[in-house]
Amino acid sequence: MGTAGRIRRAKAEAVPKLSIGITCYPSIGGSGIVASQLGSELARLGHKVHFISYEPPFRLDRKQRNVTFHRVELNEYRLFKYPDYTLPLAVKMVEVAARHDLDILHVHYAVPHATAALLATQIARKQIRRAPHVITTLHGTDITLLARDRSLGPIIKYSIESSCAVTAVSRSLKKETIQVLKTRKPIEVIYNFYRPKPPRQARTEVRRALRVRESDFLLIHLSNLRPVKRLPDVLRVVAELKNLEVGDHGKVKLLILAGDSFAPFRPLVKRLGIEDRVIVKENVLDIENYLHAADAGLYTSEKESFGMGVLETMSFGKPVVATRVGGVAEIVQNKRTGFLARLGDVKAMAAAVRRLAADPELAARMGAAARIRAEQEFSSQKSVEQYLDLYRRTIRDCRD
Ligand code: GMT
Repeated sequence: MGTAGRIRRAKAEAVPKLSIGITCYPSIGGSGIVASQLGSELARLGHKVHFISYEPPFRLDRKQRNVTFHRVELNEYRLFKYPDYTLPLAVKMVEVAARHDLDILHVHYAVPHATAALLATQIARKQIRRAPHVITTLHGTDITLLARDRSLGPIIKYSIESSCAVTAVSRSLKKETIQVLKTRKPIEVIYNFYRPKPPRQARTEVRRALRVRESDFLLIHLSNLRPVKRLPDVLRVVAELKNLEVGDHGKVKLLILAGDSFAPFRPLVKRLGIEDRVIVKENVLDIENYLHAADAGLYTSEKESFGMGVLETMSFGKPVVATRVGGVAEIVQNKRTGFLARLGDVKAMAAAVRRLAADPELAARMGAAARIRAEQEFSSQKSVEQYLDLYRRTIRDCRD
């Protein structure tokens, strides 16, 4: 750490420590990953962080100092046709707030987390005469999908407007939230961030284990494979390039780090005749080893409020070919850190990959620019400072 870093850290350590509750979806998905990273960084700075969810978040290091996980216990009474999560979550939030004197309850994803948090603060105010301030971070589908649903829209709007503060992970999501909910609630944009871990395996070793040769051009795609990611487009780009020879008899190959079962896509892989080009790893934790071993990223989503996979790929100095949608266009700079294409334009994306595969210098230059952009604009330090500043302003100003 340099002198400036040490001074910043000393300053951060000198300010009073907070007790912060965090609720997120723990399964594989960008919002849970962001919430875990944020909690981990806050704990590193000496704040007490309490995760409240139905299971420990996927990438959370539970052994870390200042981090505690509180499980929401679920009961399934036959009396109820549908099991409910919101109420036991609210009860657990009250319990944690009382026992650990929470200053802030930071919920990721509006429903049901923000709604449960509001209920919890009302109970806490009555029971313990003190309640944490609720901050809601919007991640995407809570607005782009659920807020448009008539059975959820009103409660999402109410929960957001009743939170002390609201953040969105990109400008595009903020704009869409204002449009969809017709709200005047101030929304602060705090970008997602990523702190890459150093790879523990050499690039050559990882490629050898994957049966990828040095001369092959290895594309990487990280996602939960939901329909919004348009996996068929990813596969079609690879199919477009199946006869391409790169370098010394190299081929374009694709590594998918999948957060869900890839089985439903196997028939398409077969139909496209790219079985020998596609490698799939499910539920991988050591993403750094694979990102380091890849040559470029490929992301074809139809909607993306941010795109954590895109940022993770850029952080490892890899250019990204992606669709020009939502927050992705705020991360990737077209023709500088990668290439942006129209949604569904498989041919344009294949042409971009072809250019990168044929020109290692271009790929290296764009990759280096991508890494610098990730480090400068989407660093953990920048976003965590913004969140801490928001927490302090909220504690000072919010009269909820
Ligand atoms: O769509 C997903 O991959 C899951 C979803 C989530 O709840 O984790 O992702 C959303 O939040 C991420 C973290 O902020 C963003 O990086 C994703 O772009 C966003 N997904 C969509 O907007 C579709």
